[in-house]
Amino acid sequence: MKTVSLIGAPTDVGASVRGAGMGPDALRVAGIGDALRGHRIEIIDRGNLSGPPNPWSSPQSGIRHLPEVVAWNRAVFDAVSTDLAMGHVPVLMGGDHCLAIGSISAVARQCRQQHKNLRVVWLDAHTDVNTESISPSGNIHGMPVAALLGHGPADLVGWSGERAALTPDNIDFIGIRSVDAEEKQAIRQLGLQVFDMRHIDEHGMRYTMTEVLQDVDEDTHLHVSFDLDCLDPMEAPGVGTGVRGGPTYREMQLCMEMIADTGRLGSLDVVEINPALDVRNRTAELAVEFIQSLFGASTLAR
Ligand code: B3U
Ligand code: MN
Ligand code: MN
Repeated sequence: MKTVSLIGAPTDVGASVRGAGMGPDALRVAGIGDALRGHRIEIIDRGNLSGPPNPWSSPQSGIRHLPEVVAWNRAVFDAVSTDLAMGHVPVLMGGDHCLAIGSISAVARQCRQQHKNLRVVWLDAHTDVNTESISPSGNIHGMPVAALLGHGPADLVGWSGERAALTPDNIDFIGIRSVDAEEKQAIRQLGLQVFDMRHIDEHGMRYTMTEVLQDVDEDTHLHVSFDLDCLDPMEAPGVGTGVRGGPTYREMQLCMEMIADTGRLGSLDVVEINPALDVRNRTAELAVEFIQSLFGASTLAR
């Protein structure tokens, strides 16, 4: 039986809007624990990590709240590392997307130690590949991918033991429809695989996910970084930076089911749920449904 550990990281230090810090409890209220227990998964809820409060200050040298983001990510890195070492599947409940720096760095280090191939599936409206020199906002939730690729302030890179936790061929982006002007250049220079909404419109989610998952094998560790703003805001209104034109409920279900079918899901981030902007906890409830599919729930299988 699989053991999943739920790790709460109640942050909004990386975000532009406050409220994502209530995400872990919104997921608990939406029944994340019981939903997974129903699928013969053992659940450990580690509670919430602690870290510094949000100073709500403006950017310094192009970046906001760097010391706070570093402190929270340290806690995430340690917690995720501990659970991976125990053979558990860590589910990081954010919080904002800056936390992916700590969680994916921990996963990358473990994959290197165990000679596993790491593949990251980044589900998001945004590519989050800004750095302090190009970000229009200074918000670190728009920068985690750059940091994981070894670009950004020294305090945010190198956590996995190598300068870059990821190389561009380790990560695929799905659902993208908002990329800043200089971020586009960075994507081109880095050679990142971005399956934007046009790709999904033209080829469908099934073909897109077949491409994304084609070289997943038994030595692969799949990490899913699920930013709830990937979904269309009509489905998931409780996010700080919603962008219309995202995947539908059905498309996202298929995406999750196809990932589940690989049997290689090893870790997950669920981030950017903002209960202060939500409607009756709908976004957290939706997240719980998708997470069930990701862990193998299907209509006909028992
Ligand atoms: N690209 C913009 C907006 C953004 C990125 N990630 C989120 N929003 N959630 C930025 O500020 O970097
Ligand atoms: Mn994001
Ligand atoms: Mn996003």
